[in-house]
Amino acid sequence: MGIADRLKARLARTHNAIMGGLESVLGKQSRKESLEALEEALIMADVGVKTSAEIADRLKDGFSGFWQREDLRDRLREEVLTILKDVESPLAVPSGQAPFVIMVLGVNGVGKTTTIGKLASRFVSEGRSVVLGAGDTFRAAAIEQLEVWGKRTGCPVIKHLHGGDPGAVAFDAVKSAMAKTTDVVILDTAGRLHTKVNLMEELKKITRVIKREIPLAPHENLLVVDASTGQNALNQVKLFNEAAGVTGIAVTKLDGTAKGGIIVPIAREFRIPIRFIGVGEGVDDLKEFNAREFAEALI
Ligand SMILES: Nc1nc2c(ncn2[C@@H]2O[C@H](COP(=O)(O)OP(=O)(O)O)[C@@H](O)[C@H]2O)c(=O)[nH]1
Ligand SMILES: [Mg+2]
Repeated sequence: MGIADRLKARLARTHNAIMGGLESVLGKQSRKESLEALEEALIMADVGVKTSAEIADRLKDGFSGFWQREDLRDRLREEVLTILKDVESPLAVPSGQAPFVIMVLGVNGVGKTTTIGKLASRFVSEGRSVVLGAGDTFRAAAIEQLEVWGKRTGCPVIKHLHGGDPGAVAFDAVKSAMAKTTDVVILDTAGRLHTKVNLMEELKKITRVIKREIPLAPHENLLVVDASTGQNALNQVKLFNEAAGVTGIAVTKLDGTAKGGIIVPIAREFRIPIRFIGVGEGVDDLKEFNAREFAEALI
């Protein structure tokens, strides 16, 4: 199986949901009904009300009343591709101005720690040195989980005790990277969604500590969202972007969900680069986001 086929297989549930919806569009007897059915099919695939309406509106031009299956599919794929192209911007880690600091954000359970492990493996395979910072000090298991990834990828993990100050962990991780001229620092953070004010304060504090050592860091605030949570993911992008400023997004758990259409409104509403997609639990299941590959696997 080639890369494109593998991605298709992983996105099969969302793909099937969209294709199933398109069948109902083809059965409609009038232009108005067809367009309504199209909008509904997109909403069902978690493309979101606003973005689905926009797409249906764009497809309306030059549309006589009945769609041919392939024609509808091609045009929809092109519309989605146009939206996704806008946010295709791979994370560029420059060489020679180490350390590059990535702060990983997101609510509990979205896949932050797993994504950090996969990212570390990716950087190591590119020949870069990596240090991990166990900044989710709120849950003891989170520290252990990061240590497992550290062992697996051969990257040192800077940790404090459970309940410790995440700012202090960030400080130690950055200091260690500077002393050892490590290329990349990846910081885990706690994802508890207490209040927005607390979240903002906590992330600001960590950021301040890092900036004192490296003024341009964190170079990336990478937000992880779980595709299977559908529309909730949109709220999380909004909240974290307001709290900390999000410079890149990783969308995880696109395998095994029919809600993968959520990536389209994430792209459309925020226009923040989507850096990576998570399509499984394995170390190689983090892919760089490619708009065309994704659109072709989806539709
Ligand atoms: N199927 C699937 N599971 C994932 C993916 N990413 C993470 N997970 C799983 O999601 C669960 C929570 O992940 P974790 O990294 O602990 O989330 P965190 O609380 O944000 O750090 C774990 O069981 C992971 O194996 C993915 O892309 N696909
Ligand atoms: Mg975690």
